[in-house]
Amino acid sequence: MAHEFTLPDLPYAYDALAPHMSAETLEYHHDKHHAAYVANANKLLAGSGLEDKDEIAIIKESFGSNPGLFNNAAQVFNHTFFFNGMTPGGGGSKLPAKLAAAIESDLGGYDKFRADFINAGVTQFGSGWAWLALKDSRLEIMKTPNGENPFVHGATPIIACDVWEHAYYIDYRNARPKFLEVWIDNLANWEFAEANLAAAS
Ligand code: MN3
Repeated sequence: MAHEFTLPDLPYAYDALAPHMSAETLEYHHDKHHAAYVANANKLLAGSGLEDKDEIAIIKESFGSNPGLFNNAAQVFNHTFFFNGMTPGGGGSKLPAKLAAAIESDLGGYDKFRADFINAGVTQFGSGWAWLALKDSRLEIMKTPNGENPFVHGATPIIACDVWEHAYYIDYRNARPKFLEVWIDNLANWEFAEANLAAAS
């Protein structure tokens, strides 16, 4: 059966992440940007030869060979993952046990992880993503351009922050570092990260 990319509803109300992320940002980001990636991915999947693959296989197999399909398909995944990776009252240093232990052993503890994650997002030149990912059974911080994600680098995503300007420009204008600090201190859904880590381990 042919794969169909879909646009899930946000897992919270549009105003649920305010004041850290406004309803206006989420309306544009989900209803316009994410919706456009879904529509384009479905258009570009038709005739690609990858119609019968699943979402992750389409992403991996189009990487490097079909950039239009790759970027849109990966952005469908990335945005669903990003929106699920935020929650009202999230963020901060109180982590679930498995995630806390892995950050301690693999990344030098929470404070270093926080600083390194923010730095990855700040130093991603142009549009892209900051990731916590699992590779070879160890946590890694990654940054990727445009639609790229950890799957095409042999890693499994654990949580991600979108650093395309459309993710923060309404609320933070050009202040990407401030957006990343607010995101990790107030929005990151560590329970989502814990579940992804458990599933990937
Ligand atoms: Mn985005």
